[in-house]
Amino acid sequence: MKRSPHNPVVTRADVPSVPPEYIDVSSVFNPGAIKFNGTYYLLLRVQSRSRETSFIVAESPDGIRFTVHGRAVQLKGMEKVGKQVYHVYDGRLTAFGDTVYVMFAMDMEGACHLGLASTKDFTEFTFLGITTQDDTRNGVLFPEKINGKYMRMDRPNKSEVEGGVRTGNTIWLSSSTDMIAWTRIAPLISGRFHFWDELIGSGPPPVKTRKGWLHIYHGVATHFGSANIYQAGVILLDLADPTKVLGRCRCNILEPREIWELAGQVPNVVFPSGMIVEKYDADGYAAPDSEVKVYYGAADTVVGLATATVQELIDAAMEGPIPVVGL
Ligand code: BMA
Repeated sequence: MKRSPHNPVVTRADVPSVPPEYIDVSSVFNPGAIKFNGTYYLLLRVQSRSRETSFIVAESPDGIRFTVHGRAVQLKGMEKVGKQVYHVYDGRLTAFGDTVYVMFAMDMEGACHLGLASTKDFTEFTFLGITTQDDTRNGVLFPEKINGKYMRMDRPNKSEVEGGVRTGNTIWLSSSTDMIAWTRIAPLISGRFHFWDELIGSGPPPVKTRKGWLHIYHGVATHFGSANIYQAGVILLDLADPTKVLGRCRCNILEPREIWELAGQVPNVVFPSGMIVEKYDADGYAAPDSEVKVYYGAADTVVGLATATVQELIDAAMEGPIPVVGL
């Protein structure tokens, strides 16, 4: 992917001070992104110096120059949870008609869950419920029902890595009739040990193309002594049956290279979380020559923007597997 010359497109300096908690914030990263009623919206993950985490909305007429709202998002109805929620973060945005749904991570006692919220105007957000039973992160909704059901990719947190963070190496496909209760259908892809994507998780929600569901994910190389390296990659899933993986990139499509990707709160991280396709055809498929804007958290500190065309991403997904050597 190509980086925008305007990078990083959102930094802590863009977040207005809102007393008492949002004064001189520490970081802003991993945004959900959507173009809705002609406006580009980011749902930013903002961390204060108390390391509290909230969503704050940013908006833009061109997807490059963003104005950050001077207030944190209140998720109405969160009190219904009845248990402490430490952090909400990494919101992924999907529109159904006039409603935008946010699938996001909720750090709670002993586990991370996926919460669901909705908005129609990016001012009022309603919390709809917890959508997982087990420890899970990186949930993304498909933008339409398949065979009458809502579909989601999610990533159960299982394997314990050094340092105790529960993470995962398999992305699953799940279905639901109400977006709250989900059933896992099948594993889609798993980490490729020894290579760039040993641990994996979904990035932005998938995009419908004539060749299949185009989906960007993140992969973590864990075999480097000093730090894990977070990168971006791409897969293509069958339109009618997304359990069929049609292609998976061999090389990453974006990796930490700029100084603001290499250094920050968590070094060596590009974490794609928002994807906006500029052009769809009359039947609702992403146009092959359309620009795709991918928003990503860099070093868990700022927001980056990288672009490609739909066709370039499909080509990357179809470049063939990592060959087996020595057998
Ligand atoms: C992942 C998630 C992301 C974060 C990334 C890099 O496991 O927690 O929110 O950006 O690690 O620290």
